[in-house]
Amino acid sequence: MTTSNAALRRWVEETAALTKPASIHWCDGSDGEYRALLDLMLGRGDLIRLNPETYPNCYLHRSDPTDVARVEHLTFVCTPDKATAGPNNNWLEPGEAHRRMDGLFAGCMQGRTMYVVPYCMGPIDSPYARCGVEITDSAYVAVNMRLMTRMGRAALERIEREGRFVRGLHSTGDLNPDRRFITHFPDELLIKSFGSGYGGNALLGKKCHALRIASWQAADEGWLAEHMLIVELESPAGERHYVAAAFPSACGKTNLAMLIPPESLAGWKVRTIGDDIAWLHLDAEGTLRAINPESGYFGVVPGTNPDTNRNAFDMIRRDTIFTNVAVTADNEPWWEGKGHGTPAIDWQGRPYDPANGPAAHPNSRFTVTARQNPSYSPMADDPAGVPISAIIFGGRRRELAPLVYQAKDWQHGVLVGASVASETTAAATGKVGVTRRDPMAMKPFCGYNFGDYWRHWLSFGERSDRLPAIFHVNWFRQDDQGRFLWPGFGDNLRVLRWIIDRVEGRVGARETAIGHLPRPEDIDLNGADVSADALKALLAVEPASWRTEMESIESYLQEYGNRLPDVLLEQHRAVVRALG
Ligand code: OXD
Ligand code: MN
Repeated sequence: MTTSNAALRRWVEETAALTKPASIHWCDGSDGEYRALLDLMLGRGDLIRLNPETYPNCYLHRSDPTDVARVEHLTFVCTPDKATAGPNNNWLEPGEAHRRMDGLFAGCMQGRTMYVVPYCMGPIDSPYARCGVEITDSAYVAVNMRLMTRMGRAALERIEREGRFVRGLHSTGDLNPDRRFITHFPDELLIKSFGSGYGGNALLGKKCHALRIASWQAADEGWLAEHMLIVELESPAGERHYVAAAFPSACGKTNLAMLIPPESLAGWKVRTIGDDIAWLHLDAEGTLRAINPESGYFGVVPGTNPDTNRNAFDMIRRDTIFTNVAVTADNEPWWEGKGHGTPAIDWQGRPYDPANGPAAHPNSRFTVTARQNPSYSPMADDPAGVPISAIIFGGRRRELAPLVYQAKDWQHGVLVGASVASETTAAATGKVGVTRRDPMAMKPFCGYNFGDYWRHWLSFGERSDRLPAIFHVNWFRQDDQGRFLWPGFGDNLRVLRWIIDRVEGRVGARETAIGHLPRPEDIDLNGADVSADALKALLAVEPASWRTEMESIESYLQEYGNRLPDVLLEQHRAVVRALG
């Protein structure tokens, strides 16, 4: 296979000349190709077949133990001017970055196959979708890209029709953490990633393209590329709403996108459009519409069980690639929080010994096509996307942030998004449980200066008077003993109901300095295990703590200097004034 697109042909030739692969394979995305790649990896021991009776067509991949998460400190945005990348990104001068990366790539594919992987982010016939090509020497990446994106012939045909695509060059190299770099060249629509085979570092369609490069394109072209799930909610009366929610990695986006209503809310239907990324465009009427650029899930496995996420639990019973889970004596995948079974072999392939830590890596993952999700919405394939009624921001915070509040308007909502803070998780290397600012849950993913990004968000307020309402939620509040105050999971629908009622103007609210909150009686607790005291604590706004929080937000925002839009400071001052 080759292509009529001269730029792509040239890039493949140049890359082959640099990296010197033994052979070149153009991926067509067929079932036969997928099976052949799996067989190849099975033969080499890169994949282990799991129990074919109970987990048919499921495989385990063990990554290098030093390569188990995104590496934010080794991820760079390479713009000619450092200020364009902003304080939110690591920066390298593009010439220097190319030299460093090309030095690493020189000869790195000797003896290996170079896979050319054309893919489309978004429904193949959507005007909002964008294509890319990843060149990689990893068969694991190629099969994951098949599950995660619309990969193969149809994407290549679209590239040949349109002529434009994002280029992503990837090699696992020797997996030496000292020679691991994930670099982005937004001006050139180019990604170069070396030395990691893991998730967001290596499946370049996901974080590198659909967030870092796409956020840059979106700023240029007037749309938004966001770290958001998209969920469809249908009331018992048949009213439908679509909600987009931005939470940091490993804070429950997949669970919310696949929520199963509690028994007391029978009659509600919840369906998934996407669990990680949303591309948002204003249509001709000024409605904000969203597509999910992905077609599969790369989800965190630990904690997945029939009570937390039955849809995901069922979805990963077949045709799934597991990465870094443990296995039981009868060769089933096992993870902490699975609810049954016992581990025999840990994620590193050693006999399980609790002294070595968790059996499954805390950031172990499943890769699976979205089609297998029992709650999959056919609207995920609609080229026009879905109209968004509400945008939700949220973080993982033991204290302070109430269960839910609504921003006063779009501008205030942008401040609420810019102020998101969350405790770090195992999705990235580094310390877990440290609270950090993670504006719009995009700290690791915004491809340019946050100051300019917030200005771009604010510009939507001038372009439409039909924008979604903006909310903030926190499912993770704890009491003094460290117990969660809110049950979460299916019960989160109680909060989503309030959000929809607000959007529809059906329910009032308590006006506070930080925004509009539900009155306790506005949250339907019928059948929920939440005491009146817990609800009171969940809906409290403590002025003294909020004054401290606002000080911390201000010093964070000031890091963006003259790039910081004045409007955000005005919004900030208004909240401080209202706190008294
Ligand atoms: C992810 C992440 O994999 O955010 O989605 O880390
Ligand atoms: Mn994510």
